[in-house]
Amino acid sequence: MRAQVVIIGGGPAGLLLGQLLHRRGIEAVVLERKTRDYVLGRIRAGVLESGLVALLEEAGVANRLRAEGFVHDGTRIAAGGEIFHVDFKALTGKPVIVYGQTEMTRDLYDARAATGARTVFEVDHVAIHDADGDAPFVTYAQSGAEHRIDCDFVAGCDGFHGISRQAIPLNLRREYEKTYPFGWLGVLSRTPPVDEELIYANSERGFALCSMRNDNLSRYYIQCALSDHPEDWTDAAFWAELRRRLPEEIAARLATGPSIEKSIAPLRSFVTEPMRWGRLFLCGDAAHIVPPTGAKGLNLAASDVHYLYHALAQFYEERDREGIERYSERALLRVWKAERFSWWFSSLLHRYPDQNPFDLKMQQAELAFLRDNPAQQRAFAENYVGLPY
Ligand code: RFL
Ligand code: PHB
Repeated sequence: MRAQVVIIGGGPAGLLLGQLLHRRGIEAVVLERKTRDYVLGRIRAGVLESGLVALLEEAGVANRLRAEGFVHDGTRIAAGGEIFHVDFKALTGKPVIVYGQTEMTRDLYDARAATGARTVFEVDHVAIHDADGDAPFVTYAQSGAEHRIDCDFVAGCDGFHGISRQAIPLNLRREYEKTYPFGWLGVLSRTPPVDEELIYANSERGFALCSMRNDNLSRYYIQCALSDHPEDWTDAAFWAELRRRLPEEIAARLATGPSIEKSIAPLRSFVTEPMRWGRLFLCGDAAHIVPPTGAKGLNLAASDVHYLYHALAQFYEERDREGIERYSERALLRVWKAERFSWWFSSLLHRYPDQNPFDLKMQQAELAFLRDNPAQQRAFAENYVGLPY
């Protein structure tokens, strides 16, 4: 079998790339390790930058998002019993859109099915061959049978635990990593959100975040120990802990109910360089991870897709390799800025086990500076709504 592009991974990065390429007449096969239902069962991101929304428009999959997504013109930050507002719209002219990654992925799968483009689920033993030559190919197994796809390019969109990154020889690849000494315990509940905006909270008991999916679906997170398991946390214990970490007036109006999903995610900062090796391109979590505090993971996957999509269109339509040659450099420039923001915002809001009284004072001073200084608020807002592509 032959395809112009083989996309490994049917998560948001792979599906968005596939849809954009299809609209330009470039045909891609998507190989996904899991089933569609499994992919759609993962509760993840909720905040979309306008750059990602524009890409979804271009891909022709933004109708439901336009109808059901929530426009957020700002966010709230709580610390020391107080709460302040950062007005994205006033500071940058741009909002963010709250719309679940799950819904976005569903829209992409539906659109892909409608085009008749090929998606192969439940693949195993995916391997990339000859990516540094002119004739790469990908092999995989499905239901016990071996398959081979010859192609022009391979897009590694298979997330942090995928195989694509490992295909780049170790002596050509450099990895940068920071792990954090805590995780996030997340709960999804069929309750109305506690506020119209997201609330990021720094409290002496640790970080908390109030987010949402719609009028009757809320998403909350609290910082927890890495050794905790979701089963250790009853719903009652979760709600009680969340309340303690929020300013009183917010805690008083928190609506609680049974959790419909509860999970723990570790926090990590990670980047691999370069993001291209010959005809193999890494996109999204396959190349980099950010702690979720700045809501940047999915949005960074989208900016990678933007650069790669334009590079491939330039190659097929103009026979110009410039976009391909510069893909890694362009993507990484934006990746590192988002890494910096996510690391900084995480350090502003969490309790670290080794924090001494001086470190705590620094955190408080930094929060006060953000609350009181318009230039700092603007820098924060520009990063949060998304730096330009
Ligand atoms: P994904 O979503 O991991 O998809 C990769 C896909 O590849 C498949 N796969 C393979 N397929 C074939 N062969 C193999 N060998 C394969 N190995 C893996 C997998 O099954 C999967 O379907 O990566 P992608 O597409 O790069 O998308 C990245 C985003 O999912 C991720 O960055 C975000 O979810 C991160 N994130 C957030 N990002 C935001 O922009 N805003 C947020 O508000 C936000 N909140 C979050 C988050 C991530 C979280 N967790 C669970 C880590 C909140 C949380 C709690
Ligand atoms: C979410 O709604 O899941 C969410 C929102 C903002 C973040 C992280 C996660 O920073």
